[in-house]
Amino acid sequence: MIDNQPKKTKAYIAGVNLNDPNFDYYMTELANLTEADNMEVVGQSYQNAESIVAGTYFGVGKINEIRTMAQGLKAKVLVLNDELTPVQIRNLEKLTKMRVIDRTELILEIFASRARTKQAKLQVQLARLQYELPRLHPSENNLDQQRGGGFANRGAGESKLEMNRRTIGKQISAIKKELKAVASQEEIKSARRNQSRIPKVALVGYTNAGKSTTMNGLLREFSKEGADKQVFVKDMLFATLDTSVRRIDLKDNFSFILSDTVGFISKLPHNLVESFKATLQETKDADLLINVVDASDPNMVQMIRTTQSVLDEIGVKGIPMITAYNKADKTDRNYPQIEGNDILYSAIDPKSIKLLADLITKRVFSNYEKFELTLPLSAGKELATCMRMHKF
Ligand SMILES: Nc1nc2c(ncn2[C@@H]2O[C@H](COP(=O)(O)OP(=O)(O)OP(=O)(O)O)[C@@H](O)[C@H]2O)c(=O)[nH]1
Ligand SMILES: [Mg+2]
Repeated sequence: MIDNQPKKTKAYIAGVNLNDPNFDYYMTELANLTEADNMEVVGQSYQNAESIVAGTYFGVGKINEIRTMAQGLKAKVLVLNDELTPVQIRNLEKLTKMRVIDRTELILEIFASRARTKQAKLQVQLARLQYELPRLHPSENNLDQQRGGGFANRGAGESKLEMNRRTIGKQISAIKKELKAVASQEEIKSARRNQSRIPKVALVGYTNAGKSTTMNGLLREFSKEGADKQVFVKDMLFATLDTSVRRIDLKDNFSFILSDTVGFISKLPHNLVESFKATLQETKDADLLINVVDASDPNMVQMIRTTQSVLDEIGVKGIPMITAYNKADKTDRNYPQIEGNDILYSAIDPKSIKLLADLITKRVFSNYEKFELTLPLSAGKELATCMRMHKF
């Protein structure tokens, strides 16, 4: 058989375990992230320690071991489980002779490769520049070569560094300005939706759990233009980087606004969360959250915890939540079924989607009352108000 696949860069992954009970899980995530960034994980190791070594992250013995192992496996990149200081990265690159990528840079690279819309591109670019700014070094005299730029440029002048810093500072301001303009357009749309008083339901959860598939399922069953309004679905981390907002029309004139947004992962870089504020706004404004969980994943419990901690970080508090255990078709359990505030379902199964809609209806419209209103022809103003309250 002929293998036409381009050869992937070989990566060695490693981390320091400060007695963290979730350490193994973080390393599993790191391996998945590395593969999502188009690299092949060829080996891994870790060091148990009481604290991080300030200058080099690992102790000397561990660094030598990693260099030998990684060289033997022909790894070109060393991927690390934490965000490192610029000094730690530079020292490790010198000592291992490999390109060193920390967890933050890895996530930023994946986001950059996935961004499609103008807003997502700007948000990722902003987070990347903010990450790079404190990492500029006199040895790097070219903005395009900041990372992995080699050591050939050592000795380049301080003034060049200052110039680079200024350039990046200016770029950051310009992007922030552009983002503000995009965000204010979104705010206008969102204000209109808030005014309409149609309840807002937001899909949230770990990346690749099936949020977008759930949205498409609800659109297929409960939207007149379902087929045209489908969102992008793919078996990969961070397929969605934007927020899509759709109207779902259930029976008896019950409607709600459904939003689907970027997925979560542990230790999401702070800068990234910060620059995706506008994208995540819809989640903060929701009346109900649907926390989509991949019930077939052995790490499901940690994934639920991760989602909760990202929600805490973005300041989502006190919003009622349904936990929606998805991909039940990949388990041996009976589905769909509702248990209290939870549902076990499969987003690709129409029966499941209908049951999910029932649960949403119960949670969102429980205090709604049905009544008939007869208005005289002269009550045009009142009629317009009624229409507006029901308009998306
Ligand atoms: N077997 C099975 N696959 C599913 C189900 N729901 C989603 N998937 C698959 O899981 C993968 C991820 O689905 P998405 O809907 O893109 O997941 P997401 O949560 O939107 O992911 P991101 O946008 O990347 O955060 C896709 O390959 C889907 O086809 C399900 O109920 N059963
Ligand atoms: Mg998605």
